Amino acid sequence: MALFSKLFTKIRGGSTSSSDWAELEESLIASDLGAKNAAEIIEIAKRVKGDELDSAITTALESWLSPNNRSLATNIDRPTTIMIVGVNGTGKTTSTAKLVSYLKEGRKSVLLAAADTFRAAAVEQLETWGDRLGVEVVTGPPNGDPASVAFDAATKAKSEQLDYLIIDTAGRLHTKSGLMDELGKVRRVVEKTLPIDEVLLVVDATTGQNGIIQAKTFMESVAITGLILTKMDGSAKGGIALAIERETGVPIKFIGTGESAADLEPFSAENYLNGLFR
Ligand SMILES: Nc1nc2c(ncn2[C@@H]2O[C@H](COP(=O)(O)OP(=O)(O)OP(=O)(O)O)[C@@H](O)[C@H]2O)c(=O)[nH]1
Ligand SMILES: [Mg+2]
Repeated sequence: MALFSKLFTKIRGGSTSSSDWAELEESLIASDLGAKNAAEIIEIAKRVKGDELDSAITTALESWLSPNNRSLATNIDRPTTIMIVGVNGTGKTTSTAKLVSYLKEGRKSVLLAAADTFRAAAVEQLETWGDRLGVEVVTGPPNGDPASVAFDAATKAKSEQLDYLIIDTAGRLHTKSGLMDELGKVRRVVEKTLPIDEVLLVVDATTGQNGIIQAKTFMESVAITGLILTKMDGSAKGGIALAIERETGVPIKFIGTGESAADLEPFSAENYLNGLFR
């Protein structure tokens, strides 16, 4: 993911021809940095000379990343409630399981809500994770109301004074307004008993710039508090993290790096930026 190492090697090598610049810009675009951002970096690289280039680019990149808190919300006096949302197949259910694993490592008690009631297989998938990780999963009748499952789970989490409730929702196309409205309903119903602390949007890093469009559309329907960027293991294109934060202002809280429950890392802006230059 050493996005900028090629750029620096080339520039330090001395004369940079216009085809070199074009090639560098293309490689930035190919990393999913986005055309506008790539052009800005090239503009900086052309303008700033010598040893100051590193810090000029770092300053720009830092300003593109979200200034918002990246840590997961935590309450001490009531369960912390997390809703997991996103388009189909981005890794919501797997990320839910990963979060359970992460929280259990910190000795937290967790309850899951299978609010993807449309597919029996979706409920089974979450139940399998629940068995494996030793956490209870609240389910409802097939094709039942997702909001009612989420509400039942919130009631249980509250009465049992658990630390976290994670609500796994069905995948939905960001272009389907009816389904998007349903997320708002789940939220409103849960909030009759417990405030929602986090709405985490799961974005598949391999979908590139489309992930930004997804994020913007979801933001119109529900207040997204953070992103989980999945499948980073399958993508050498690290630029998407910068692009999506710059476009949305929403902080990436975790990255997914594989299919098992342990493959989740809190996103560190510092490590990420270092990785781009290494
Ligand atoms: N390589 C890799 N695969 C992942 C990652 N996260 C999820 N997956 C895989 O992506 C596929 C879809 O994951 P799910 O968790 O079922 O996705 P989902 O968003 O819940 O899907 P729907 O509920 O159908 O919308 C599965 O095969 C997962 O194993 C990741 O970080 N890396
Ligand atoms: Mg799912």
